[in-house]
Amino acid sequence: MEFEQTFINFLLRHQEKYNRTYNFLILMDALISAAKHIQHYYLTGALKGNLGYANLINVQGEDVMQMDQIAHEIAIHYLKTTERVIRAVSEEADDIISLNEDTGRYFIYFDPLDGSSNVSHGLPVGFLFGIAKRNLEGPEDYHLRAGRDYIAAGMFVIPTGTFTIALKDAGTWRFHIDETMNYVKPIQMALPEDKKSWELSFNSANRNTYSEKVQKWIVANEQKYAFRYLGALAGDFHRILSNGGMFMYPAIVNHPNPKKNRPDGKLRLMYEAAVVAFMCKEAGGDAVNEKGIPILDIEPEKHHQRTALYVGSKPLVDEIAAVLRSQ
Ligand code: AHM
Ligand code: MG
Repeated sequence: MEFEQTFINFLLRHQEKYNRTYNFLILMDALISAAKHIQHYYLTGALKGNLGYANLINVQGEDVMQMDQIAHEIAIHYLKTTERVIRAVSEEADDIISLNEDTGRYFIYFDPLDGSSNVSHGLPVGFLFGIAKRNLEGPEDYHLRAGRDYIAAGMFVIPTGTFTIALKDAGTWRFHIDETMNYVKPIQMALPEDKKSWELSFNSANRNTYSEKVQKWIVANEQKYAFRYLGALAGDFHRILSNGGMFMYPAIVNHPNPKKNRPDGKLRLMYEAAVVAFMCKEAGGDAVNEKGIPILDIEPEKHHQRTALYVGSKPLVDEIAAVLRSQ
């Protein structure tokens, strides 16, 4: 029998090596518990009728809670128990959630169940999170943090049992769930330099709605790479992190119905784009927005702010960034 190192052991050693407190461990333990709990509901959801849409009535005549609301409730429950979270931003809550304003140590920005179009099929979705720390040097002003100020960011791909986390200046690591429901076997992720495995990932149905220069770049480059699209950022980015290439969700500026344009893209900055950008950067890649500006440099103005996203292997992101910055 072979036993692998668990995530908690990995993290303990990390904290010990860098002389850190145990506070972050408490937070991560809560996130792991939440992810397992969400995964359990997801796996049994079709049986319980939880994978439908909100406001559906089940056979007993009760309201069925939508899976993403269940995931949100679970995450908030575990975050509360840590007593270490100052404020949380969740895709599933309109307002910023105040938890431990005075004694908390971390800000967390999360999407408890991203990729909603996959939910009713039981196909992979993501639990994505970014973590920043309070100002320990002086008074805290509670401002929303840019990605470069995150201390960690990660994603659980549910229900596949994979978990990827990036720790500031300490790399991006992938874990797999074992038969005892522990995340084990840290594998450091580094985007491959060899272009052979590179993939492009974007919603091809939208291609005519992108800016002319992005459309031109796609036409000139798409045949060089394989194309994959699951429609759930965590799953699509998971592949890019292993195989290299680029995931993009460009701005929609040429929709035949101008009301459907999305000049700021679709994805959310704080708990989707900045999370994958942080993981990608720690694995040697990069990420930019529609102006070619690094995603990690964007100072959020609103907690649910959207952004266009180009994330993946550095040479490809550099290439598209030059196109995006050109007139
Ligand atoms: P959601 O938060 O409503 O689930 O939307 C986010 C998801 C991402 O996971 C995914 O990359 C993208 O939306 C897919 O959008 P589209 O269906 O337009 O391709
Ligand atoms: Mg989402």
